[in-house]
Amino acid sequence: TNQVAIVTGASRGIGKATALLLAMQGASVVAVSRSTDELEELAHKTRGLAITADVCDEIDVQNVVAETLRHYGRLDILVCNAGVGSFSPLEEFESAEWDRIFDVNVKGTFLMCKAIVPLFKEQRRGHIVAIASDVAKRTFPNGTVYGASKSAQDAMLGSLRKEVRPFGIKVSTIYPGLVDTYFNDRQPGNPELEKTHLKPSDIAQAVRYVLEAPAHVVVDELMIHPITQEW
Ligand code: NJP
Repeated sequence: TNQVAIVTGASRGIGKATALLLAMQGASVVAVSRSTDELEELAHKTRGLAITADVCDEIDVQNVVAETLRHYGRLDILVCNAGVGSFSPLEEFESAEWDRIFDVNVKGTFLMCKAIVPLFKEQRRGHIVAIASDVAKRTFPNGTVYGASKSAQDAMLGSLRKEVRPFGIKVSTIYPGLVDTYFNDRQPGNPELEKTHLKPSDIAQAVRYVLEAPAHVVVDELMIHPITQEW
């Protein structure tokens, strides 16, 4: 298709896999994150656009939308994927770490949606796909701050879904379990994780699935996790 998609957090992990898959499906992909070199390399592969931006910065975010429209003249899809996390007992968290995690996961999602929803409402069309987390639906030790941020993101998207549905706008939330990425400063590719973790491309396929739903169908929520993972 000739659809234009913004993918945040596209420099690596789930966002990168999603950008590559959507480009392969024929979309024009705008890759967004803070790492210019990685984005340029990706944009070369996807023949798309790379825009360096911090999703916590409202000016950066507005620039992403403006640049996309200047370059392609349209915008159809937002994949809200940029996210961070770290895991410790509650009392060991610095309050600055709370701020960092909430800034990216909650405010970043808020700012991206805020910048795009007016356009989607005006064109009475558009699809927001957010990468939330299965921990938004459960709890686990050391996950207090990350879980709180992902639950906040989830609650925001649930309300937004109801606000924009009358305008024909779709909001799909994907809840992954463990995925083998760079998340939490890890290095992906350890063969031992093959049985316990999904691959970024598994989540990219889930994004493709929700985007390919016919016009009269919306996938509100999609939970996806490794078969070995209890939830
Ligand atoms: O992580 P990683 P994932 N502004 O670290 C970007 C959720 N999730 O792919 O800015 C803009 O490989 C960062 O780019 P850069 C998770 O909560 C994961 O696993 O260049 N971009 C990079 O491209 C998150 O929402 C698991 O550093 C910012 C990307 O985000 C999503 O999946 C399980 C940014 C992170 O890539 C993708 O994470 C689950 C900012 N301020 C949910 N800060 C899992 N991996 O197990 C970061 O349930 N980025």
